[in-house]
Amino acid sequence: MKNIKNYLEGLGVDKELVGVFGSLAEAVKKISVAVRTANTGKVGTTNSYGEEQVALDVLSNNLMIDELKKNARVGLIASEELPDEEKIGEGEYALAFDPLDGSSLVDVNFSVGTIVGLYKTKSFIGVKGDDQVASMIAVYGPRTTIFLTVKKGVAHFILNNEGEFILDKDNIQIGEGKYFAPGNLRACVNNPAYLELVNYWIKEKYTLRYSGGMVPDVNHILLKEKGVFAYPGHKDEIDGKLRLLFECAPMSLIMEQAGGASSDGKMRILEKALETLEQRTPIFIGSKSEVQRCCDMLK
Ligand code: AHM
Ligand code: MG
Repeated sequence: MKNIKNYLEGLGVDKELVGVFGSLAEAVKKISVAVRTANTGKVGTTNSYGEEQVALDVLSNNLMIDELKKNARVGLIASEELPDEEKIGEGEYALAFDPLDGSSLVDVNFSVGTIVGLYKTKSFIGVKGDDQVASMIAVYGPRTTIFLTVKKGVAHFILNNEGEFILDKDNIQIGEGKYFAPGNLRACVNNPAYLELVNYWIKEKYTLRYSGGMVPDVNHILLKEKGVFAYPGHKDEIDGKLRLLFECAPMSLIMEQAGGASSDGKMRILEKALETLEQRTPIFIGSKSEVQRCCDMLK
């Protein structure tokens, strides 16, 4: 039974990076407890619902930062919950994260996740997803799981009763298959090409697998080793909603490392240079031919 540390050491990863993943695993365990037990507020009024969600976002963010501050190898952080990047230490690793993606789904007990991109940089401005040295997603569902890559393939781990993330599957290989996760269907109203693409998926009898959380949706593709997730923009919101640094770049690294593809419709997500921390991008991610079909139909 291999845990994350054994797996990384087996790949010859240096002990500093192994240590950073140790801190991330600790943070994920704490966030998983928060997701299960922290007050999400009673669903009812929009206000209290909104406030409670914000509280859980902030709590997850604090749990992540507290763990990272204990690790001397971490220097810079950027978070979807912080206005700017922050130097928290002298270490060489720079981590960009969305501590609780899909937090509006917690009250209805849907799966949510954490997303992390790891770099060695003094600032995130100007970096490309290709500059990542590693990335990770964690899913908080019936089980707590982690997908990670250190650019030597992709591995999946499941948290056991003893608090260890045990290797479930490595060498994930994305093939081709008919699963679709159509984000931002509202875009069909003024993006007729997207409506046409969705109609194609329906007519060709694709199976719908869409949860409303990008992490579980991409996780589905990684574990079934096929399918596509789309989140296009449209006329009024040209870049859609999802963020390049905090969401799209880390997931794209994992997808490409698993033999899949990820594009904004014109170029690889991983080639896009970051201009602002909150920069958004359309994204089509999953099986190579499916991503290509999105690019062809939406160009
Ligand atoms: P968040 O970072 O505010 O949680 O938003 C990101 C989430 C993604 O997980 C998901 O794919 C997307 O928002 C869904 O957005 P919408 O429901 O607006 O289509
Ligand atoms: Mg998010």
